[in-house]
Amino acid sequence: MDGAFFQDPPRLANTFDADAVLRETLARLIPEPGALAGVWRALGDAAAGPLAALAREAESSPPRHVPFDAWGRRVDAIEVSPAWTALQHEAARWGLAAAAYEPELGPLARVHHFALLHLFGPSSAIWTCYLAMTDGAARTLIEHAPELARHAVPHLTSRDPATFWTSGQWMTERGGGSDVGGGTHTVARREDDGSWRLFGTKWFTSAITSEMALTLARAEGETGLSLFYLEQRLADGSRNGITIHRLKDKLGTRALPTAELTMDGTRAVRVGEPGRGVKSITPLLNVTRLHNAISACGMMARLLQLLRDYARRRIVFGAPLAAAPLHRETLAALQVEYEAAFALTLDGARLLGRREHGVASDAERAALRLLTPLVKLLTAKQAVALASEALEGFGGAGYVEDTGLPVYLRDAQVLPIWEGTTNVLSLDVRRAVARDGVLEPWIALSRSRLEALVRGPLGRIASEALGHLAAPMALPTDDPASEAGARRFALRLAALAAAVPLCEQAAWSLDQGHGERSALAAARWVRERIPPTGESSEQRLRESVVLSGL
Ligand code: MFK
Repeated sequence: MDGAFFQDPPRLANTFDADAVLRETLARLIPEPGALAGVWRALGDAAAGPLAALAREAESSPPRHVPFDAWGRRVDAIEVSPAWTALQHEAARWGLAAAAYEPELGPLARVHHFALLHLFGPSSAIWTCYLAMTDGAARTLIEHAPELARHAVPHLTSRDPATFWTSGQWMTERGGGSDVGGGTHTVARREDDGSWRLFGTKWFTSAITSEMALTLARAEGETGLSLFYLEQRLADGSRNGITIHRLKDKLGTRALPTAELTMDGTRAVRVGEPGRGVKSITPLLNVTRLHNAISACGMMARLLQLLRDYARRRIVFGAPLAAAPLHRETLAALQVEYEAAFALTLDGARLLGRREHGVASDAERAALRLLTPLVKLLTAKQAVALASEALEGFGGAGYVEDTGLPVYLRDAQVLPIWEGTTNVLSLDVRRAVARDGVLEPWIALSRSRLEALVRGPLGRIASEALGHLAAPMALPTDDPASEAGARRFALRLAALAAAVPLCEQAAWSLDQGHGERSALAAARWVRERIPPTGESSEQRLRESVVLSGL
């Protein structure tokens, strides 16, 4: 009979309760959560229900650019769906920017904040992009422009949707996004009254409905770029000299409005040291890179939750898919990736919180500088690979749009691209190691954390990780051979950096009676996922010329 066989779709339940990795990590890092546990659980409930519904709705009603009104006036309106606006209101109400800046938790604020982002992200249609840049802008203003911070940060960190502002980060120009120093042609002109006006075109401006943005421009008569703050509308509500040309037609992040625009006399305020704009904007870059990582983790957690639910429902060869050893092994491998990604990302968030509250040691500050690009580059690659494997785990359904599954792969693909590609971040790691001397303090810190585990139940694994840490590393320098090896070097460091909190978590979870899952993940990670030191960089450089054909 036609229609007698149907596949049962995967269903979401509370995403906090479903995520043992999240719950155990939070229990270790915030041992006395008080009312927070209720907040996490409530957000897990919302993420499985109403927020997920809003995200689906926003995804199916992408934003629209309306250049002119009915009477021919240039308006450049960006129409977003009611669901997109509702997600913004939800983000404010849940304190998704505010939680990082509220004082109650002290240095642990970032751990709580990242738990919220982790839960919200996969049910937000990437609304989290706004949050990343808003958070980064708040941090940059706090560090570089106290007066502007007093004006804007209360909005950027508001829990009230009526007063909540978001921020864009307008960096990329038509010449490309990596070489910001060389590729930025926007000019800043000083008026007679000392104020600044900007002239130039920005090529990738995400979150274009934001109230404000931070951008880079070259002040006339000066060398080097400067950082500028602008608001998109003037006090009378008119546009601040900004013309929007069109919205990007992107592979993923389709609910997120990303524009091409020109500034023609846009009023702006200079932030930070003149000519040091790239340096001044790095607090923003570093915050958004950690957001990128938690976004990757959220997606991995969501796909694993769906895969598990589906495996219990799906009958193949007369038995639930969950009973198939090869399918279980496939999910086990994905779980290891997720556990490592989450441990590493939360380690970054923990260090960020310590730095922001002025309690990080010099070694921890160095570790954070190194960890930030490492966390971003590793987790982004993991998310793409995991999303691809996860879709395969749903069979043909994973390739069909109205199952709501392909969107994960399309969205994952942006994670290694925006906020610095894998190669640009590898070069950032190389720069931080070669110029800022961050490797030795990080190694010392990591060694002492692993040594503290050697006598415990994780002793053997921690010792193996220590062995990897002690293996000789070809230190990056400024020569081309070192550049050719930069990605391998960064990926190896990232894997090692994940092993440290993964082992700590595993020891804690065993000790607290949470079972061996976390320990097995740590063991597999250390044994199977830390790349070897490999051949010399000179050899790679020579080979890559031949193999690339370039
Ligand atoms: C869901 C999550 C969503 C996430 C948000 C998505 C938003 C999407 C919007 C975008 O994609 S915006 C575009 C993102 N673009 C990038 O991420 C730019 C990629 N390029 C880089 O990261 C380059 O490394 C960079 C432009 C930062 C630097 O290149 P340069 O021009 O060669 O600068 P240089 O001379 O190396 O560095 C200038 C100074 O900054 C140096 O300090 P000193 O002058 O004191 O020596 C560097 O050490 C310092 N620096 C650079 N990167 C740093 C840093 N300091 C701290 N942290 C860093 N990351």
